Amino acid sequence: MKKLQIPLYLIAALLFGLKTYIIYRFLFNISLDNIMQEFILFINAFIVAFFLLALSTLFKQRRQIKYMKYITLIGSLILYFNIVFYRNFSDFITIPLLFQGSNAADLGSSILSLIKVWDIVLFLDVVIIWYLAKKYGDVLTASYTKLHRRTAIVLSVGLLAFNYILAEIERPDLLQRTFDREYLVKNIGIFNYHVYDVVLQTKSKAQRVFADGNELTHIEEYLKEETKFEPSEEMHGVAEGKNVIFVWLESLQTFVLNNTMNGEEVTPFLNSLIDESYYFDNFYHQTEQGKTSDSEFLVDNSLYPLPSGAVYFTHAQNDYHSLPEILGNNGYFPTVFHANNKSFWNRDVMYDNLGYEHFFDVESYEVTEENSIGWGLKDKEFFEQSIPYMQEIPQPFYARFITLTNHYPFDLAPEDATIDKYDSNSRTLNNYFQTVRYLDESVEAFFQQLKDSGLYEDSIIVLMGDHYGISDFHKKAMSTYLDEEYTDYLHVQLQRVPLYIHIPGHDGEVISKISGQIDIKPTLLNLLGVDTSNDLTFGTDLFAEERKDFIALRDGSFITDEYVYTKETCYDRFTGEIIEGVEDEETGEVVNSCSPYIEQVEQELSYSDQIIYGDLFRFYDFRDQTILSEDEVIEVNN
Ligand code: GP9
Ligand code: MN
Repeated sequence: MKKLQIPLYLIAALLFGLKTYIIYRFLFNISLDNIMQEFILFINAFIVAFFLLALSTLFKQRRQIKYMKYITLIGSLILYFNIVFYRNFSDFITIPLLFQGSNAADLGSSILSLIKVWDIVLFLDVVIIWYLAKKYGDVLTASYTKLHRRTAIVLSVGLLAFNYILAEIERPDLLQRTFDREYLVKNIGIFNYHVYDVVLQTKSKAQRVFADGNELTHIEEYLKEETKFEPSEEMHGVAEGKNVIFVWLESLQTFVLNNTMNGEEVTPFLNSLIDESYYFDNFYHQTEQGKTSDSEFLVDNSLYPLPSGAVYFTHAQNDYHSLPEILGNNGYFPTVFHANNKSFWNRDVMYDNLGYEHFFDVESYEVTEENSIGWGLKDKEFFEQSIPYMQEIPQPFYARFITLTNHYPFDLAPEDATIDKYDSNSRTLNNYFQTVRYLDESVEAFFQQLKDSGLYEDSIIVLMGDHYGISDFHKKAMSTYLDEEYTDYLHVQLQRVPLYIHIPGHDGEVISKISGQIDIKPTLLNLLGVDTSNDLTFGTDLFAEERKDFIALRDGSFITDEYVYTKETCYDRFTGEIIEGVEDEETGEVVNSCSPYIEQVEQELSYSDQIIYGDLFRFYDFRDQTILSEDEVIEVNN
């Protein structure tokens, strides 16, 4: 027989790559929004296959065959397990999901219905490779020269790097912030995704192993003695037994409220709603890289999100003492409505852990080309389609509604625009006003639907901006619009987002004290009549007479009644003037009015991080308010 020239590892890479691509395209429901994404998905399948098989050239000829046989078999099994898992959960395997008791049981009982006879075809490449290896193994492999080996490895690593660069262009910060399992799979491929997942989970597990309950002693003291404030007695229980309808106003910042653009009011409905609500005009978002998910985390736990990465991804397995869990124990039905992939921000895993009973994700909505824009379902449609579900779920409920249309890049269909675009060098800011107006109208329509459906009377409605929409990348345009120089001080002040607590029957008032997302949990619990005295939170009831006197942002900046501190500079909160320091005669240090807070803010953020990194709440018995030892924790868990 004529000697074949193509080495087996290349044939195997082609076959395995092709199979992987076909699986990506036809067996998973991966949404591809543009040519670039299509391209990345395509090349990734082959690049990873080439890398895995090029490694075989490092082995001696005999071993090569063995390696290729088993790597393609194992690779195929990993793909296949994912397919089976996906058929049941519409998600890719992630370690926490796999070990979630309910999931494992669910998968166990339905496994037979998830396996199909024709799946055998998915192993065709393995059969061919095994056959070729057996029949022609000797001629299709060789002891490769150093040059050959080097070329194969360098090329494959180079291609992986190329893939990664494309992914980074398509989705900046992907590995740092994770975003979504589907994004990861479509940008770096399923095998790299699994490696990433294992590294991420191992890292948080390792931090956890070295933690013990003792660390909680100082933290408990800080939260229970140094920074504990009595919740408002007057507001205690005023909304007891009512539904909580909590609307996440995507990217909505306070600066557009009660403001005009080209002489036109930007948010007419939200402005009018101020008169009928408790409205907080000095309320700050405290999110970091986890954006919306960070704001959700703050609200439900009154803990700070992490300085980097999204806690929803990195610590979704921790013990929390969350708002949905507490409300669940008080007869509430905690649920979330959000027309996006459930795996975005790892929500499906985190919600389950936080105690949500149900997540109405994109699958619950009718999403068509006509009724979507940008990130998906338009907000007006989203609210409209949510109402029938709301009428069915058990009451009282604690329901979160996460809007989407007012999300970067703030695209809107021309027929939905009811205000002009702004005119500046920033397309983002120009568009923003239109989607903000759309959001305003969506919320107005939602209020009407709530009234029409009879849900309004039995509910309180909370509206909150989740984080900024206009980053400091748009300084120039912002400073033109605001007619103000864009300083670091202004930047902090622009981190204000609206917060409304609308209680039917209450006139409400504008409350100007400084406040933040960290304060929501104790506030809501108090309104709903739940005792919060045994809780450990960094926030304070927003209606309390006496409150902690600073709001910390995640980067260490903070705001007090009188000052704004950021980038090592202290400003007067009202004028924005810099407050110079004076040298302390004893220590020689330069101190100013912000100095006393700097350390405390750092301390507080670090305490919160310690709780999360060490999963410290597993050592805390919230009922008895005692710190448990390692042995007691094991006992409780058994
Ligand atoms: C995604 C939506 C937007 O589901 O919540 O997330 P963001 O980019 O704002 O964090
Ligand atoms: Mn958001």
